[in-house]
Amino acid sequence: MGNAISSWKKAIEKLFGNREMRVVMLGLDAAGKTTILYKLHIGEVLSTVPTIGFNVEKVQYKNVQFTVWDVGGQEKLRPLWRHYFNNTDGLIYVVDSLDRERINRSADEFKQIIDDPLMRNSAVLVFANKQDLPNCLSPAEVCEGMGLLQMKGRKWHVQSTVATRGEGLYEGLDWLATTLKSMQRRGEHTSVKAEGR
Ligand SMILES: Nc1nc2c(ncn2[C@@H]2O[C@H](COP(=O)(O)OP(=O)(O)OP(=O)(O)O)[C@@H](O)[C@H]2O)c(=O)[nH]1
Ligand SMILES: [Mg+2]
Repeated sequence: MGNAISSWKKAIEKLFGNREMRVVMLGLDAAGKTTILYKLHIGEVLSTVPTIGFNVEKVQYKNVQFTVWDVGGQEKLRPLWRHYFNNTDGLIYVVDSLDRERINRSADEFKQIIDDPLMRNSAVLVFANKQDLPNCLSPAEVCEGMGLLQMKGRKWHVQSTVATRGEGLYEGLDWLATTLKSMQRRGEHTSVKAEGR
């Protein structure tokens, strides 16, 4: 009986599409990740301190429940990023569009993430953040700087954002939800499970 109920529940969820997706949010220190997480989670901008370790929150958007992991981006913390890759459906990579000096550094870190075997199926959403600041890189320049046009066989999207005002964040989630749902409907895998876990 329990089994029948659980398969019925699964069938209903499949039909009406309430799904859970695991998302990891990365990017260099001070890009705006924690600001984004709390703006999405509670609708407010909290004053942030650099993240040592991670924050994790659930964000419900339309009929998708995203579990969003926000991992500290300081240089000494970046080797830890890969410990968050297992079973990840979506990557949100946050770029500080004003930080022209570190766009190449950011692109190198990004490349290492998307080349990791555990991340090969994940949809990739890049937030070109801090678009409110004069003289920042445009979303097209961020796209070029991150080498997105050379990235073959991946689902990716660049979204212009101002995290402190919440601008662009839900547009980005909308793309992620639609893309992941359509990949899953076609029977494509959106995540990779590490062996032995
Ligand atoms: N002007 C402007 N400032 C922003 C924006 N988003 C974030 N900030 C500011 O950037 C600073 C760093 O933001 P955080 O969210 O702490 O950055 P983080 O990516 O979590 O940094 P780490 O935890 O060190 O990896 C804070 O002072 C934010 O208020 C934005 O869109 N525009
Ligand atoms: Mg942070």
